[in-house]
Amino acid sequence: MRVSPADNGDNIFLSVDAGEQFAYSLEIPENHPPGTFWYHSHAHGLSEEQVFRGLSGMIIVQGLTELLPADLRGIDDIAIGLKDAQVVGDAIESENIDSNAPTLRVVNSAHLPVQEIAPGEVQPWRLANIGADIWYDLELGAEPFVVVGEDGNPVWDVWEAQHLLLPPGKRFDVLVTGPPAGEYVLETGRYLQGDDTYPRTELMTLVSTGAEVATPAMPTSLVPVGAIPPGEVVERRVMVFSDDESTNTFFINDREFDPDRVDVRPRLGTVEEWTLRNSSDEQHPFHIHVNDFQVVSVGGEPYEARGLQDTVPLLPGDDVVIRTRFADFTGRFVFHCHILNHEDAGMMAVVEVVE
Ligand SMILES: [Cu+2]
Repeated sequence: MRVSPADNGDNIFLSVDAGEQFAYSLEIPENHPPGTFWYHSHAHGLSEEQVFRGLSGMIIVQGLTELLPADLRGIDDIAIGLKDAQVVGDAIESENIDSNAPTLRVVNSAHLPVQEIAPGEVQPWRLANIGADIWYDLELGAEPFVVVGEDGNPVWDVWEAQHLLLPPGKRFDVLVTGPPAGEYVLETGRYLQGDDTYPRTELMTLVSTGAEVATPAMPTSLVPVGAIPPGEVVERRVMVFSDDESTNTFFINDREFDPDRVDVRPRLGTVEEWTLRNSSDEQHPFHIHVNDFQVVSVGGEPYEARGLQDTVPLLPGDDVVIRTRFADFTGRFVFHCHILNHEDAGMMAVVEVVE
């Protein structure tokens, strides 16, 4: 979220010891974008295990549907929190986690739930991958998803998608229109991450039933274009994501995470452009806290951003260039691969925004 990383805010350097308690306090600024966010354990070295065992959930900052055309305002939104579990006996596996092993996929902690819709009805769905490691390639065998928000940012260009790729940490706010009466399936397609292969899996049944209702016109934009002008870039940096398979160690710019080291020191209010380079042979979802970014190019091809985002997949060999403004908050926070197994194994770095 776009909140302070200091003190008891979005401060990942804090750790709450076993048996202790701690009160976090997030002050949501007036200009905070409405949308879908999430929370999870960020304990370095333990984040995979703790999220895998359940320590994650969704946060909704309200106001997104108020940005929709008048006849779509005020309709109830539906949270779709995607998690996975490997069940051994009556417990969830927590040691020697193999994200490539057979996995039970759950939606809001239920296996294959049913969602009803009327033909023509429009429902806002909040899709969030709140699992530790695995990816989703979502498809609804019906109308396309109409994307109105990405990573908690209302989009300036609404777009349609038959598939949505959600690496760990990714969120999309979409509008779903009720198809003709019948049963449809929200599923994740087979996905090859480079090291791991996730099979096609059914997630939720959509039952279209009842009297057909008139479908309101879809929006084309929720907010003014918020692209960051290239002329404002004051600093360019390269971040290389690599690994050593023999030791299962992961690096950013050849270094493992060290909470006592500051890797990047941008100045408050300035714009930087980072080239994210994946020199390993598997995919890594890049994620950064506090300030979201605009994707400028992927694999050397210009990218037409439809909004800001905080998570972007890095494919081997395809540089991703992002532009970001370090606005509003000074202090220390992190960027990392959101496959928590990789983060725990070193693929995280410290940013300190200074005056
Ligand atoms: Cu990774």
